[in-house]
Amino acid sequence: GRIHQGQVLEQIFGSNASELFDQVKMVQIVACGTSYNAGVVARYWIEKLAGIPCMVEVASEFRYRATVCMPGTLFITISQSGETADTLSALREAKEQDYLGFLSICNVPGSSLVRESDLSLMTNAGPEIGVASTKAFTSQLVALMLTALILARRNGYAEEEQMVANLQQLSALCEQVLALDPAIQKMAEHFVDKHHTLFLGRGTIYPVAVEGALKLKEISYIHAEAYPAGELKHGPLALVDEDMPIVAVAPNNSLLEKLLANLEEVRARGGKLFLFADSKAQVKPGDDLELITLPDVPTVMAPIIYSIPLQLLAYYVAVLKGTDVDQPRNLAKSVTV
Ligand code: F1P
Repeated sequence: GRIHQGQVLEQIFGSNASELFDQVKMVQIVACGTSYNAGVVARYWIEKLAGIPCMVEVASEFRYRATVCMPGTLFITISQSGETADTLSALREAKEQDYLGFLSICNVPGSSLVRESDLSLMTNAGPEIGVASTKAFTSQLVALMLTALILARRNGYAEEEQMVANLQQLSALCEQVLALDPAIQKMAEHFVDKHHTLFLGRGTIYPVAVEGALKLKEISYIHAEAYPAGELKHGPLALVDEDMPIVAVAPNNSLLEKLLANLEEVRARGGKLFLFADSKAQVKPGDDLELITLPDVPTVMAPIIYSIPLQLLAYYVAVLKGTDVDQPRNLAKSVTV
């Protein structure tokens, strides 16, 4: 429906939402782990759709920086649990400064974060059973997309109808991606005996690659790092050999030029590329390239859709390795100390 009417905004976010959104000139996002990765995607959306500068910081570092609060800055926290100690301390610290307002994007009604924020947008993803955030992440992305759209509209954004139509397609697209499950399960076999993996993405897909790498680390204990695709040649390429699979996430041809060049480098070093792309990627799978083709999606929606196969990949690698997918070693669902 129409997301711009003041009353609707106040029903969803809380009182004063409409007035507050009108005054936003800058956004500061703070979160931890998976929620931080969602924040990095949101930075691209807020800057591109709303034309508003946006900063993102891990909550555990926020308090160690002498952050300068510019007038008109909306402070956004993102947290599945709403109880993460670092995120709560960052919020409390920020409240000492002159921020315009405090919005939490959270999955648990009545949590500390929600109680201590002026406005809240609930993700309503239901309880997360596993420690590693999955549906919470994709729901956070949807909530952040809505927030970016509201900010965009206030700045005269003209494509709201199109964006609403995009969001309406979302569940059908997710179904199509979930149907790729058997192919992803098969791909997972290549990772079981590996100790390191590189993930590559560009633009909004870079933080999605980071999140894919985090999921693999968290539940399968395979060391995984993500780089913006253009950074490969600035160092990590030195690591590539037959024991270092590379996962490239490339909707809409976003990486193709770079990938084709990189592929040569990777091939020369005996490495193998695992590509998640769509019908626009004109590459032929072979011994050194495995391809999973996703449905074509509007570019702006790609972060939400492409997160799903990466979560499935981590899941199947973990299942094949026999690690505990729901309760990984050393991790707690919410880090409250
Ligand atoms: C943040 C987080 C999760 C991660 C793990 C530890 O939690 O880093 O993303 O999966 O559970 O905590 P939250 O603030 O989003 O609840």
